[in-house]
Amino acid sequence: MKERILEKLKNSNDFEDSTFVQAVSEVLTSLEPLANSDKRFETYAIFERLVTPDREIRFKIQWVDDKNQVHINNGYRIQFNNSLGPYKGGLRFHKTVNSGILKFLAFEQIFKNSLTGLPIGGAKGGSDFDPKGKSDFEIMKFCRAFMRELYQYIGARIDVPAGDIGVGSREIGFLYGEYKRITRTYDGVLTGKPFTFGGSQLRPEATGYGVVYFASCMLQNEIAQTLKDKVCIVSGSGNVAIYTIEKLQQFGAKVVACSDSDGMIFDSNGLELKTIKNIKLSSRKLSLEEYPKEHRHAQYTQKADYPEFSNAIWNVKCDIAFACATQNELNINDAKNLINNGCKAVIEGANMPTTPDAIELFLQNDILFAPAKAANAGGVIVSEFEMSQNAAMETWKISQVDEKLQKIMQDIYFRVSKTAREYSKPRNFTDGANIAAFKRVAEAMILEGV
Ligand code: NDP
Ligand code: 2IT
Repeated sequence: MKERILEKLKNSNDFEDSTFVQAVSEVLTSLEPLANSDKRFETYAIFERLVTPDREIRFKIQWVDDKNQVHINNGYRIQFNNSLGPYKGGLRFHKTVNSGILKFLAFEQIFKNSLTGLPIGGAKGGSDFDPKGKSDFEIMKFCRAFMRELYQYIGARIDVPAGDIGVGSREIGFLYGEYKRITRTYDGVLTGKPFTFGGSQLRPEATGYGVVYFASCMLQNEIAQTLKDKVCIVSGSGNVAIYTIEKLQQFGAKVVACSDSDGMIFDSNGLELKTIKNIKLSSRKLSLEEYPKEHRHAQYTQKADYPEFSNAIWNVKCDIAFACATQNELNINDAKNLINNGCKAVIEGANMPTTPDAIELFLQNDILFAPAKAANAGGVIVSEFEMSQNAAMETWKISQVDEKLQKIMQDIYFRVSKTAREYSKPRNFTDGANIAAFKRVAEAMILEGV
């Protein structure tokens, strides 16, 4: 089945998008044992339909910078599958964005959203706009121009975007303001809004906290251990990484390293999160190079000073590694370094941060490996809570959101590990996640007809 579907993709433009093919290939490998288990999958062409997006929207964004220079960027929204509910997924603003990357992210989102058990479909969008070095006003002007094009395709019951790399509550606020001005409607068309006008408690923290809830549950149930006193490393220093570090520290773990796109910091005594937040959460993000100015024991390693074939942070000795920056940031060389240094578990906070050969090596070496679509679902879970709150004109308390988030992250772990035992090898959570997610989406696609 896998070869047949990939062959079809090969004959379409989609094959040029290597990250999309990588994501599809991983999922189809997991689903191979199911291919002949239900005749309806063939009758309804489920696999073919599942790898084809419902809609790929592309638009031109024109905006004017502070020096009155005109700029043009590409904007996208990939509405991949809405069998389980309205299209749902983030927006990424990063210079590397193209339709292939967004297609892989939207495809992964279908499965992640299915695992949550909530009524949400899969989508992703964004732009090749580079927010680095832009003023608040330039960010605002870009966001308004982006929404002038996007507004016609989205709606609270149609498609509900949120944040991702380069898009946090500031950008969502500007996007929402423009949507409201154009349409004169005040409904939950975006999630991750600032709390003052419809945002949910804990949405900024949700992905990172969820990652740690998943990790904690996995450690407890697989090897009867807790996070207390574990030495951890966390790649990235953005939204997901920061709140992963925060919750790890609350659970008594010691986080000794984190990174950004230019380098990484290491301190064997443990990092101070307050300084990282000051550096990275201000509106003009600075480099982690600033960190040792306040903490003399810390060492900064610049990316340029490290060999190209591996990533410095994965050479730091640790018990548990959290990959929270971006796709394909942990390759086979990094996996070997982690294993040689005694790492026992790897958790994906970013989307598809681990290359397929690195995942294979972890499984062969009995390293506990938590795949993104299970471990980082906390963000979209609290996004769905925000949709519920907006629809009911309610505001939930922090404790209520946190309790529900923990419950769903635990449910995901148990479903994924049970499915792995039933269909694959115990502890192959990648197969467990893909299969459990697929079954729910496939059933909906069949029942809704072609
Ligand atoms: P942010 O923009 O807040 O942070 C991204 C971090 O990753 C920054 O530290 C950035 O470095 C680093 N980074 C980005 N691109 C690269 C690159 N090409 N090479 C090396 N480092 C890079 O994004 P998020 O924290 O929101 O997202 C991180 C990951 O988590 C992404 O894969 C995203 O898809 C995923 N995710 C996000 C969710 C959310 O709710 N935000 C939910 C689930 C998953 P620098 O500071 O130098 O730019
Ligand atoms: O990858 C992701 O799950 C996100 N960027 C969050 C999506 C959302 O709709 O909250």
